[in-house]
Amino acid sequence: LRIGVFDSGIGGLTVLKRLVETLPEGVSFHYFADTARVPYGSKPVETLRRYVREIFDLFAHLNVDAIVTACNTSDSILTQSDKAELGVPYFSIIDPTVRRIGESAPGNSTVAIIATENTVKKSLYLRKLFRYESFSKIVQKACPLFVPLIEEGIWEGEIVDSIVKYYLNDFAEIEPDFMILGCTHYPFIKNSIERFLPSKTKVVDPSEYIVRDVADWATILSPEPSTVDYYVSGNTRIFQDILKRYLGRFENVKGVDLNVTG
Ligand code: DGN
Repeated sequence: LRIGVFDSGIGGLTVLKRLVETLPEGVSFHYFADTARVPYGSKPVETLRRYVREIFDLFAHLNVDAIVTACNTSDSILTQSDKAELGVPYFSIIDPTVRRIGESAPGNSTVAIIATENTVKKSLYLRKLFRYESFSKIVQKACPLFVPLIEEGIWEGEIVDSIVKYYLNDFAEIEPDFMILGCTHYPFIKNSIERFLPSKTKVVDPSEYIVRDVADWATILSPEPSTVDYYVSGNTRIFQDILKRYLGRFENVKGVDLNVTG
């Protein structure tokens, strides 16, 4: 079984890590990080659709059996037909998160969503959650400084805390029951985020829910250990350093130029 996982950068590693831990062995993962073109957060939607179609071409070339979107921004800007044209199952990160929270939240719950500018603009979390009757208030906020910081390898300390405080100040009064980390990069700074939230707020990491969907779908026959191949559009050495630090392993990383592979 071959599964393609992609993100604009290192954020999707939070999904990949859980996938590797949760799925049984025998999967060949192909992780693509568009580090040459990160961030996706505030680029024009048509530019991003072109980028993502190039990533899908790479995955077609790699013969994957399914595509896992480890990027909320891409999930937000793709059209239904972009997804339908793929010819292999497409796993959304937003839909399973909405479903699980929508079905389990008690009435009168309040939700805060933090995400990139494009994800907030498309408002899929907010609009889809409001279809459930459980929510009395849903607010969202774009936090564009988080992704560059995290890509830079700065995941804790004073700078992180002061930027987190800058963005989360607004939420102090709302005291949300749920805080959705609507960008796969954000779990890297979850400790800092939790420090600035009231203790009653449950921090939701959507990687948990997308991974359950993939695990329900995947029936694995091979007893071989899973493997991961990494492809990056940017600097391979920087990416390798991040892998060592985040996953504790050294991995083989290939540089790819999407314009050529497509
Ligand atoms: N990690 C991505 C997301 O979940 O939206 C996008 C980050 C970015 O490129 N701004």
